Amino acid sequence: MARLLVTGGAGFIGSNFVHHVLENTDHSVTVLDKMTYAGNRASLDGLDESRFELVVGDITDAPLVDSLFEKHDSVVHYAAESHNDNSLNDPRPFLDTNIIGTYTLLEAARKHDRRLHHISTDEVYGDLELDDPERFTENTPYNPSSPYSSTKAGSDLLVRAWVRSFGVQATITNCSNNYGPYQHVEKFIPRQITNVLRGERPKLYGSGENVRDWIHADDHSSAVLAVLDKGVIGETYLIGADGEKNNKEVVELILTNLGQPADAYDLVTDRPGHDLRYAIDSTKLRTELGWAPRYSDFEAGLAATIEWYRDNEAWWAPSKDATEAFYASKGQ
Ligand code: NAD
Ligand code: TDX
Repeated sequence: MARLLVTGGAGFIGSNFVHHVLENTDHSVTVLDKMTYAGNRASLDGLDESRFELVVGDITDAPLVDSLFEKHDSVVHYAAESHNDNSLNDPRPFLDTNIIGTYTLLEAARKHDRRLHHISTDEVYGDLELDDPERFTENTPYNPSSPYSSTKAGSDLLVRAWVRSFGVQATITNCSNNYGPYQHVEKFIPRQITNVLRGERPKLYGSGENVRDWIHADDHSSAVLAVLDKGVIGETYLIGADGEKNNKEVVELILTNLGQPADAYDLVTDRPGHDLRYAIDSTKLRTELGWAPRYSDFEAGLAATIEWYRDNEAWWAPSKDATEAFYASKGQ
């Protein structure tokens, strides 16, 4: 049994991880979360209070971070500004949280000699051509495109430097696009599901041909636990579930599932610098740590996610109007 500190645990992937840990291990969990627009207490409802605590605070607050590291065995670092479109609108919070926040955690890990696992993204590798047979591996050079992905790349490099220069016990995972319950309605899949549920049309950027490599958030969680358990200090592991789909295909599946014509969507203004395709080769994680995803059927996982949004309107409705007002101001 370990005492885990989970930063960003009130966000989408962090809250899925907290549920996964409490259901599948005997670890206890403290969440450190600033509760930005992306944090939601309701995502942590129903947890076993004897093994779970929420601390509201900022990962750039060094004295707070220091006191929490002292009381925990390992730290899993999810906290971030995570949305590309927001980073194109106002990059500053991305530098503060993703760069200075990660630096603050690394300094605390160094001081208290604690295990740190850093959560990152495949976007640090830039993008691939649609017809490129290659996928990203742990050896692909970094080439980020957006303010968001460049701050995630910077945070990864800080982690590597603190391992090498100061002997910090850290690992890194870079995961592909996640879907599942508790994802903010600003993101692609929840935005389109909730649009259709509200009688609005899905909005596809540009031609809709951009490809993302989808993985269920619960599979991301099991992979992170595998790395915490068996990962080699200083190593990077890519997480993916062979889920490549173009955006148009995903929207067509959502529309069909909800009883609408498959072409009842709008093409809208493209995202500036829009990455074309992401694709992950997760051979290292599968062969060295014996991990495998549970959700191998994307269509079934998507259907369960649609069901979750249909059943949990009270969770997403408070964010929907402000999110759509932001997109409308960008012609999206
Ligand atoms: P999210 O935006 O849903 O959640 C982020 C959480 O971090 C929120 O609860 C927010 O309140 C908290 N937070 C933000 N700034 C903070 C600060 N300064 N101090 C403390 N807490 C703060 O993000 P997500 O989609 O769950 O992503 C989580 C992590 O996973 C991020 O590091 C992201 O880069 C990475 N990731 C995401 C995806 C994806 O598909 N969403 C894929 C790969 C990697
Ligand atoms: O309304 C939309 N229409 C649309 O076509 C939105 C919101 C998005 N898109 C497109 C852009 C992308 O090609 O859908 C794709 C997915 O978009 P996002 O959900 O914004 O995700 P992405 O930019 O791919 O980044 C996500 O995966 C990697 C997460 O937000 C990041 O945090 C993670 O690092």
